[in-house]
Amino acid sequence: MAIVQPSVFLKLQSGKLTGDQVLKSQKKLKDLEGVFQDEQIRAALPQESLIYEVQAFMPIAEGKSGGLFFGNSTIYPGKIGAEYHMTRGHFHSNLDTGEYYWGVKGEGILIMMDEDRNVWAEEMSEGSVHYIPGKVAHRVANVGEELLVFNACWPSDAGHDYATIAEKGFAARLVEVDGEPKLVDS
Ligand code: PAN
Ligand code: ZN
Repeated sequence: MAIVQPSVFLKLQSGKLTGDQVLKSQKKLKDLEGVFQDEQIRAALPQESLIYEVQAFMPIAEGKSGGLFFGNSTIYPGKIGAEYHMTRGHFHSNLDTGEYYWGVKGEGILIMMDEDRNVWAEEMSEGSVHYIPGKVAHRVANVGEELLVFNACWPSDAGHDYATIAEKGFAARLVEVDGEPKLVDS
């Protein structure tokens, strides 16, 4: 019986995944139309600017139940007007599925919203652990001057519903007020 090497490694310092099966995607400013409050500013900034990247290890087909996916997200620092760089955010299509996020480096804020549009947020930093319950939309903003890196683990049948957030947004936005992040009604 052979003892083999794992096919994927997690670099603990950087949170990055390595291995042939790791998928990568990038979101540039041009991919984030309508995500930020000030669409005019977003449209006027250099469209090739990288805002965030995601790596994912998806060892079974997406949509199949019973499996788990593992990911890494890196959000570059910066703001669009007063609003921090952030992920699009989503509900899971299979609404009841939860997710874990954990902070690897940098300073972030995880913004969550339930189906009644109640919004709350948690500070993210190295080693912080965040349980995102089912039926809760989630997005992360980088509120620091450095890269924000976090890892995630979610069920293989979760799926991503981006349309609901694209249509209705979150009920609150994270903006800088007097140099501090503030969650304000949108
Ligand atoms: C994460 C997110 C990742 C990027 O892996 O997909 O941080 O955010 P958006 O998907 O909202 O662009 C996750 O929550 N997976 O379920
Ligand atoms: Zn998710």
